[in-house]
Amino acid sequence: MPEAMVAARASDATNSATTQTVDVAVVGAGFAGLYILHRLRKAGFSAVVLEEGGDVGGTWYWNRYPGARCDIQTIDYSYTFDPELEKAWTWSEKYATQPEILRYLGFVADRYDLRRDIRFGTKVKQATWDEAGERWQLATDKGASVSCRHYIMATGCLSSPKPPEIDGVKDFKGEVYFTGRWPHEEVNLKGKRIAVIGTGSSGIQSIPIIAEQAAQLTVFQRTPNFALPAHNGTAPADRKTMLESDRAAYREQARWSLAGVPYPQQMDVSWQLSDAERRERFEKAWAAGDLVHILTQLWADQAVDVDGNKLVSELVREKIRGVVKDPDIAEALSPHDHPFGAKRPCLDTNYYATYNRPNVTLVNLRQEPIKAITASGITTDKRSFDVDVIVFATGFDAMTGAIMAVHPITGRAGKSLSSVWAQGPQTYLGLTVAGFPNLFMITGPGSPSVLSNMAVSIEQHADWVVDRLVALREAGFTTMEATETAQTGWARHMADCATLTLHRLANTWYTGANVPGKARGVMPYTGGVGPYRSICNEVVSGGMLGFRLKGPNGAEQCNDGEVVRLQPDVRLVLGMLAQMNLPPIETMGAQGARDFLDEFNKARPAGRPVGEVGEGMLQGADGPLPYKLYRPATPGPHPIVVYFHGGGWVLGDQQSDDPFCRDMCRRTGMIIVSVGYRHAPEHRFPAAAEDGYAATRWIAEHAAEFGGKPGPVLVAGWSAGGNIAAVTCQLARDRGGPPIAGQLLVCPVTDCSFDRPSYTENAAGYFLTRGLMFWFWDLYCSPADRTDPRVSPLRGKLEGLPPAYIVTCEFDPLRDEGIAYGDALAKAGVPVEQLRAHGQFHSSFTMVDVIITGVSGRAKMAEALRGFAGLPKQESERRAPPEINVAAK
Ligand code: N01
Repeated sequence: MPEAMVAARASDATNSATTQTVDVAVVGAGFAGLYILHRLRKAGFSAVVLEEGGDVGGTWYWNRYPGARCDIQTIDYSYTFDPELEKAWTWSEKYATQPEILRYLGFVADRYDLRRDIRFGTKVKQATWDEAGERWQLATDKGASVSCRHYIMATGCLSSPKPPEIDGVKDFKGEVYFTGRWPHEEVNLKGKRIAVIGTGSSGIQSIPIIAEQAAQLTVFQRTPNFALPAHNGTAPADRKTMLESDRAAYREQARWSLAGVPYPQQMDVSWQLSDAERRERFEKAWAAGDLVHILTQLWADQAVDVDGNKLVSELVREKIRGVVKDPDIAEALSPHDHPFGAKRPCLDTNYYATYNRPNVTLVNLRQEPIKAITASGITTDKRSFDVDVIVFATGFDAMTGAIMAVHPITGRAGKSLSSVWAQGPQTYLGLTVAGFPNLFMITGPGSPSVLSNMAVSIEQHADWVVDRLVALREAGFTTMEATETAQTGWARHMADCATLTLHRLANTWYTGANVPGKARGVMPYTGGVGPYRSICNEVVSGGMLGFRLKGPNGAEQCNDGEVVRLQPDVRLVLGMLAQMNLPPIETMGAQGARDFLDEFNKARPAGRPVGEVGEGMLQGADGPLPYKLYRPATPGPHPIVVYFHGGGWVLGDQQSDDPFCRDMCRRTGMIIVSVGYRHAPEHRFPAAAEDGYAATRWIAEHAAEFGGKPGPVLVAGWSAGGNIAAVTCQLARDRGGPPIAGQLLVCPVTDCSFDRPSYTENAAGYFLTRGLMFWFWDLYCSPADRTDPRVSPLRGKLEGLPPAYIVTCEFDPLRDEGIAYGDALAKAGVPVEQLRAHGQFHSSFTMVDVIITGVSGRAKMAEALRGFAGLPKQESERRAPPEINVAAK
């Protein structure tokens, strides 16, 4: 019998019985809970929503403090599931006030008649998985307990206010308010002496309004935040026109965007723009008054690179100095401890100007921490402030608080969610947890949630979950549970994504840093809304990858595995390449392939500036060869690295790895000379190898003319260039020099055997294919010559070679031969270090500023080169991951 029918019968009995039996119970009647209830009903499930508040609204029910508004434009911060609903409601402002948003949610509840299945004023006290019955049993503080097959936490991310953590709050004789639990009755602040503690979004929104009412306002600031003017008013015409001209396309674009608001991906990097161009973009963003605009549209490196970010941060600080008249107060209000955007910036109305008012005082808690709250006010370690009212705008136990701290949740084998999450939240897709069958979270930790337009993420999560419940029912399964493998894989993918952005560099509620004792780590998914959506879809198309489904009579389905093993940016690049549907490179002919590569390279961001870039000719094995030289900005002489580009001995030239050479030059502080060796098929084996050796010898002999340091040179190369670098070391050892201090081999070709597993596992789909490698080999080297150590250095003598740093990538056909070379060198007594980069593909490390997750690998390569050259370890930010001093609490 369908559960809905069971439930219908059970509901009848609820009046007299003590248990309400439904298919699905949902906690929370905010944006998420309302939509899920609507979807569940339409799908024929019986459902109840349990809501602690007295009405619908969730966060908008509780956060009624003066000035509360949304910070995503309201035309975007709306439901999109029903075009009729969109027609029926018009927002009055660009950023709606809390009362208007609450009215909207009430309107939605009425329109779909949702209230009849919502139990208001009801708190879940406990949730326990009943193994035998395969149901969740919920104890409530009011009315019937609930038995449900599926349990959905639509509890929001910022709904569990955190305690103030300041001694003496109970002693205070005046009025106390929390922004996150503001009274429903009118609060009269007129003419009072008021303290506000906290300068996050809630503080920054409320402070200007409180200042207008108060006799005296004292703001206690521990950490300044970046804020930008909202420029509220009617919705901006350009966005409105975009929406109204094609509503469906606009909404669809939002669903596949990075932040859930349709903005294009910014491609220009900061160093390509002049100061004037950067300022123009910044001023435009400042005038737009739109968080997503300023966070994504300035330049491509603003959110992923410390240097690119510093440029924005300084422009915002300049704005603060321009508004706040007292320079000391302006400085105190200027954030220096975190990158712009790493902590959620705020949208304000007159926030900074408020500090020019005579009735407003800023207390910098970094200079005078609060000692205690007393009966009459607040005492810092320098002075006392008598106040009538204290407003705590001190934030929330975010993301996990509303799920974990609200009531005990006990899953399979009696395990509690709080014990499973003791070291930080573990989830699969941010939607489910291994060991907790049929439990779902909406915008939970591990989902894009708070880093996105919540309305878009909520609809996607709710649709995904309800669609899965329907599919489960249709297939006759009763439980669905994430596997440990899938969950561990998701944790790794989350960690990979977290290295992409700068969120990890700030003490914030995103990382749990705002709650003493809470486990630290970036909790929201930083990979973006669109990529996340495609991953969720892949889980389904992959046969519910990473889920165990069970049903009556032992029915079971489990397609175990990890949904994403590639680094997030590698996944994006490979996805884009797949969409281009290019013909295989080996079918283009050598010249066609060269032309294609030239075009392809033009689409990459330009390399970063170095001290000087020069060109010239050097002597190769059989005549002059071009080279390109990269010199650091620091005074010389510098050690020299002789570099060999990639391209399978057929493609590329001395400037085709330009961004990588620049990056190495900047990171190592050394001269890089990139050699234009001869190519096949015009010049077959051993031309490239002999040119490599001859060029190295020539450069070593002419080191002083390059401004190089006397003494040994270093060699480096990528792919076929790595092959040439390795061979050069062997030839230099055997032919009487030049002395080589170290070799950096990035994804090198080392052998002519093609039967190692990586050749099969990564034969296709990762740009460098097995077929392409065969083509390269055929053009360069006849089968009879292939075992010659000048092309298969793994087959040469390995003793007495310079120390090596060998980089291999997980998704590269050449992976295993690179590892084999490293292992063989070590066996031969050569000092060798290997970097086996997980989730990367053959081109990852040379696609500087495209594959951001390659930063830490490139930093390690640079450190290895410096080590070979006898230079000290670098303390600068060039090391990765870049460190920023995060102020201690
Ligand atoms: O909370 P917060 P919030 N002593 O954690 C300070 C969303 N939101 O409620 O940074 C002294 O940001 C704390 O200092 P520090 C939005 O996503 C949206 O303001 O920890 N100070 C900080 O200054 C937002 O990000 C809107 O050093 C203490 C402040 O209190 C999120 O909710 C509006 C302290 C807390 O800031 C949270 O914002 C409002 C102590 N013991 C909120 N403890 C919209 O516009 C904490 N602080 C949609």
